Amino acid sequence: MTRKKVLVTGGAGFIGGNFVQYMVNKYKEYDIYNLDLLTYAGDLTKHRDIETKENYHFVKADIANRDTIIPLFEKEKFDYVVHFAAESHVDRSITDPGVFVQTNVLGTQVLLEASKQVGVTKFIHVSTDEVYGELDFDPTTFFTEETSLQPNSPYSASKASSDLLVRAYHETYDLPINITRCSNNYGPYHFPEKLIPLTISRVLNDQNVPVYGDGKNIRDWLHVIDHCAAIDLVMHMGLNGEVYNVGGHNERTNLEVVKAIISTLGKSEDLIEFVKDRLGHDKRYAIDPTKLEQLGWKPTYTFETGIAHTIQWYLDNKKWLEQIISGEYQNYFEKQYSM
Ligand code: NAD
Ligand code: TDX
Repeated sequence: MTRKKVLVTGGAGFIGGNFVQYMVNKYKEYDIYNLDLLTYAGDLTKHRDIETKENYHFVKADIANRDTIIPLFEKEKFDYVVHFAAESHVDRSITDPGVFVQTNVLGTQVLLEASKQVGVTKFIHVSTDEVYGELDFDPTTFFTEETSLQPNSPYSASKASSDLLVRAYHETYDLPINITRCSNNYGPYHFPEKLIPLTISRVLNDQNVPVYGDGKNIRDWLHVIDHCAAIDLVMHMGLNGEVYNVGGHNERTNLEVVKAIISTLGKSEDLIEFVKDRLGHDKRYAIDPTKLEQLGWKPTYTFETGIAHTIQWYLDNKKWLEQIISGEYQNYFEKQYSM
């Protein structure tokens, strides 16, 4: 049997990095190619355990650079593309939207064109629930795959644009595709600009935790390993052309999340500092994952087991965290929270 070649874009980041490790360890018969530009969010130290494995390969490249991407696809003839690479932080998209269009929209189109030219078996586009916009606080309402796209931030608008391009390549050129739309992830190697790792990092150092607005906005949290398993399932079993929502029914207000972390670490709630609200702050996200469950997916973590596992991981990996929050990160944090 010939070995399958799987291109994972953004495999030096948080979710892509966890997915690369999951795939390298699970599928010895696949060659996993991690393609990443190594922006501020990319870091290869997380792959020390797998970097010498024969089925792991790394390529440093910009997905938006046609002149490197097209020849790479012509040379390697990838079977699968699992596309994570993106600018991923909503706050950064509010201060600097241009790079979100460049990477998330143009970069996706370049990958689609390359995939069409070599005829990949399937293109899996990793998207987000944020493309659906926001829900109100009625707990009986959920995003389904039929919910219309009404993105509110430059980040979610760029992701929705890329979703539409993926759809168009399927409709126009018959490119085999799936789109997954997952709720908020958390877990190992989450970059500490996002709420959960930022809170863990700040609380560990007895620093105040910035909570936007009144802290009542709701997110639906999923452990990253459950997201990886969902993508694996969609890659192998997803029906061509279909969209799958991913979420585990773990809605929490931001304040509940922050208080849970403070309590687990045995610190005082006095660390909570209410700060100016995010512009256009979406009220609530909540996923209906029925379609994916019918394909055979079930999450393994509840929010309680997942957050305990994640906090322990950060306690065990303080060196990784320290390396990430030194240098440029400090400038980002000061700029972001002085506004
Ligand atoms: P991340 O910011 O941690 O990682 C992004 C990775 O992409 C980094 O390694 C970065 O170096 C790389 N990258 C950025 N620009 C690139 C370019 N031009 N060329 C090549 N590589 C580039 O992001 P994440 O949180 O792991 O998110 C991964 C994907 O999952 C994104 O597409 C995001 O929209 C989606 N998603 C994220 C969440 C979440 O909660 N984090 C939820 C649902 C969907
Ligand atoms: O310092 C903070 N204080 C705060 O109150 C930060 C960073 C966030 N928040 C709030 C804003 C959100 O309501 O916490 C919530 C979560 O914020 P983020 O961690 O920035 O995530 P979110 O904006 O919900 O987007 C995430 O989930 C969907 C990812 O970053 C996206 O890539 C993904 O698509």
